[in-house]
Amino acid sequence: MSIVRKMLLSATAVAGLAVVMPAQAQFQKPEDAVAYRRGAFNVMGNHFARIGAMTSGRVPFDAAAVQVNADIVQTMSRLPYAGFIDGTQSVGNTNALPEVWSQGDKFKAAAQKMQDAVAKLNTVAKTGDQEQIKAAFGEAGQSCKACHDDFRKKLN
Ligand code: ASC
Repeated sequence: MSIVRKMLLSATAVAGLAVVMPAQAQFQKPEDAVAYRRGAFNVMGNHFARIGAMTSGRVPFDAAAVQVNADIVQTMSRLPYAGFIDGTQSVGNTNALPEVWSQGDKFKAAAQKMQDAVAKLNTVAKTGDQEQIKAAFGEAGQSCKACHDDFRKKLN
């Protein structure tokens, strides 16, 4: 077999493997999945709060800064759910309630609602309209809270 053909075959095998690999294979151990989702939520929350500081008037409104942060929030909103895999319930340092797994469809719907709300915030951010941004920020915040109410341990 030619070297080129061998290389092509092995590249195909690796690509095929990546497609069929379960999500678990992306994490070496369950704790890594917990750290991953917490990290994603943490970064998302940080940038969401930067927008909140402006919509609430704690720091001066800066349309360009809102845009940068809303874009990061939308990107981050896609990530955490890859970490909510089987075998990571009650693992390590998690605040996730068992309902994430026992009411999976409801959890997915709440995640989708949040992702839609932050997508809208990102769209509205591009207009630079302070009132619209404030309203979209409020809706997005409600979608965060709704999921916390049902699926996150109550934090003091
Ligand atoms: C934030 C943040 C959240 C949401 C939530 C809104 O700034 O980190 O998780 O807003 O508190 O209710």
